[in-house]
Order: sequence, then structure tokens, then C-alpha cells
Amino acid sequence: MKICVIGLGYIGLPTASMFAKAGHDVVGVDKNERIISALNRGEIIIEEKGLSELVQSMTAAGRLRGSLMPETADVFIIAVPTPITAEKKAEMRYVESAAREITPFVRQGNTVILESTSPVGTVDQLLAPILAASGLAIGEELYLGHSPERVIPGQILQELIRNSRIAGGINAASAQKIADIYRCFVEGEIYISDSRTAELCKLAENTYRDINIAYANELAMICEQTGVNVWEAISLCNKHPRVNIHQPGPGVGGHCIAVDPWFIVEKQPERAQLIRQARRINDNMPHFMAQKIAALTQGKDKAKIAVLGVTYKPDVDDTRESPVLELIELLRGQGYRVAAADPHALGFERDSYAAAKDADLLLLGVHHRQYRELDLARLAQAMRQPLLLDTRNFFDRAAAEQAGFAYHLLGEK
Ligand code: SAJ
Repeated sequence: MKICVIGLGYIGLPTASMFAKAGHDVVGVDKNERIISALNRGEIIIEEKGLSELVQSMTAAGRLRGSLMPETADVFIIAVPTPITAEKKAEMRYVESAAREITPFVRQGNTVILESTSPVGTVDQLLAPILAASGLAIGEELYLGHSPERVIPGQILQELIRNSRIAGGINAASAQKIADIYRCFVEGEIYISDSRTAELCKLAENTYRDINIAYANELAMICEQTGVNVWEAISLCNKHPRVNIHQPGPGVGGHCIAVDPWFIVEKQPERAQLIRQARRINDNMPHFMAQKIAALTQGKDKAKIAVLGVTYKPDVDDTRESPVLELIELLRGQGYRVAAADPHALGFERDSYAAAKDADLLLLGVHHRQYRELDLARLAQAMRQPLLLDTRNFFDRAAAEQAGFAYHLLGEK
């Protein structure tokens, strides 16, 4: 088949590559000329394990190429961003313009698949009316539906193959078509459903995680006043065969878990009470950390805080919605001097020891695996005051104290 993928970000480009690898003729479409010119040189501009080799070989094989404009095809996949506005509303303009751009190119028998995470009702209320301008009967002459991905950044290529998927059609015929299309590379189960169910499932999966992280964060705050180490408590709780309490942290970042729950709240604000409250708890964690830092530095005027790790989670370069960056802004706003270092994030100091120089407190923001190699004694000696605040239960307390640190932990008095 010929497949046209609209949106070549961290989902669109790997997905386009998997279809090419399965033997299809794939044209990737994106507004960003840098992405298109790189693609047509067989190169990528995002970081994802194994992707550059796959893109290189698929473009060399002539099965994957970039274009600024859509073309006629058998299948159109929309994988453009659906970010959130400052008012916590879903920004659907990119999905809308992608649908308008492909409408002149769709033909009888084609299938249009929305992959972007979207509020419930996007396929039947936003996409179907736009595509109907083609004159084709939606669901009969033009198949349409939603098949969200479940991949985790850093393991995308394996998870695209291994994970199960939902093929949610605007009608049964569309769902079947969508399932048949993904079977060329998906080895996981493909579950047939309708588009609204598929839209809700994607949001509910990530909301499940956000609520559970909020619960862990609330337990951490409670444990700070009850003389319990929350990490030890959670670890013991999780010995229960049916308990899986998540991990506390300085907040929830990324453009998925921190965003998707709002797509549910937006549609049913009066009913999505727990979902909204979990967002509030997670969004409040940077403020809670700032209070903890103020207590630990005890009003030392112009105290310098060193922050290790600013990305939204370990071992990625992505800083979108990073709670640590928000904490840094709060600290600077309160008059602290802050030096941040990160081994992956663009534009940040790489050297942890330079950031720690003359600092009054060292905060571990993100537990990048490189930090296992840190020389804690050298860090402590570089500081003015060897105070370590670990937000991820990452360092070994005895080793930190051995190195000269006063060791403090989120979720412990
Ligand atoms: N976090 C915690 N405590 C935890 C787990 C995570 O504080 O116990 C924080 C992380 O530090 C990070 C944030 O939550 O800031 C999100 O991390 P994540 O790894 O849970 O989320 P993503 O956004 O990298 O990937 C999620 C995954 N969804 C689920 O695990 C249900 C992935 O499968 C989705 O495909 C992805 O969102 C997406 O694209 O929607």
C-alpha cells in the first residue's frame, strides 16, 4: 500500500518507518522543512534509540521519503501534536489543519487514521465533518477511526511492534480496516472497538498513571509529618499481590501524563473531580519542594542551589513540562541562585561538579543513570554547605553521609 503519514514527530516518524519496513511505500509529511530535508538525506533530528538506522535504511531502499505536502495514498495517518493551552484546553488546530490538507487527496476506499491523543469525540465530531467535504460517504467510501499508540519514549521501535493496540472505527468496517492495516507490523493484540472508546482509553491509561503518581506524592507529604520513610512504606505496600503504588517525585512532566487528564476534565469538568485533583497535587509538587528547600537552607540569604537533572524523566533529553524546570523558576523567583546541570538536555551545563561549586544545597531532580558514577565526596567538597536533597530515593544514604553530605529525602521528615 501507499501510506501518507502526517506529522513526523516522535510517534509519526517511527510509525512511518515501521510501515516502510513492512514493505509499504511511505511518504512522510511535515510542516517543518528541517525534518523533511533531513529525512530526504536519510537523517533524523529527534533522539530515539535505533530510529536513525531504520530511517537511513528505509530511505535508501526508496520506501520512505519526505514531502511538505500530502499525496494521494491508500492510508492517511494523522500523528500531529495535540498540546494543551494555558487554559488547560486541548489545542486541536494541528489535527484540524491536517484533516483539511488531506481532504483533496482522499479517494474511495481510502482509510484515515487519527493517532494523535485527542479528546473523546474528535473523530466523529471534528474529523468526519471535515473529511465529508471530499464528497465520500464516511465509514462506507472513506474509512475513518482512531488508533492511539502506547509507546514509551526511549523504547518506541520495540513497543510499536510488541504492544497491543486498539483499532477504534467510526463504524465496524472502519475498525476492521484499521486493524488489518496495523497487522503488517504489530505483533501485539489488536482490539476492535469504536473511535470514542479508543479516544477515551488513551486518555484513561495516562490518567490512571497520573492519579497513582498523585497518590504516591500525597503519601510522601503525609510521611514527612509521620516520621515514616515513604519509599520504604511503598516498597513494603507493593509486596501485597494486588497493590502497585507508584513513585513520589518533584512533579509530573512530559506532554502525555501531565496533559492527557485535562482532555477528560475539559469535556466533563463537573464529573472529573478525582482526575482534576490529582493534576493539582502533581502540579503542586514543585511548590512543595521549594518549601522544603527553604526550610533546609533556613533563610540563608542568597543561598546557591545546585540542581542535577532537568529533563521530565530519566535518560531522555526532553524537558517539556519538566517539573524541575518549574522548581528552578520558583527558586530563582524567591531570590536563590540556581546552577543546573544535565547530561542530556540541550543548552544545559553537563558538568555536575561545576554546578555544585559553592552551593548550599544539591538537589537531585532527575535520576539519570549516569549519576550512578558521581563522586559524592568530590561533590560535597565543591560545595559551601554539603546538603543533599534526593527527590527520587536514588542515592544510598550511607554513601552520601560517608561522602560528607547531610542527606535529606523527599517523603521523609
Ligand atoms: N513519574 C513519577 N512517578 C512514577 C512514574 C513517573 O513521578 O512512579 C513521573 C516521571 O518522572 C515523569 C512523568 O511522571 O515526569 C511521566 O513519566 P512516564 O514515564 O510515566 O510517562 P511518559 O509520558 O514517558 O509515557 C507515558 C506512558 N503511559 C503510561 O505509562 C500509562 C506511555 O506508555 C504512553 O504511550 C505515553 O505516556 C504517551 O505517549 O501517552
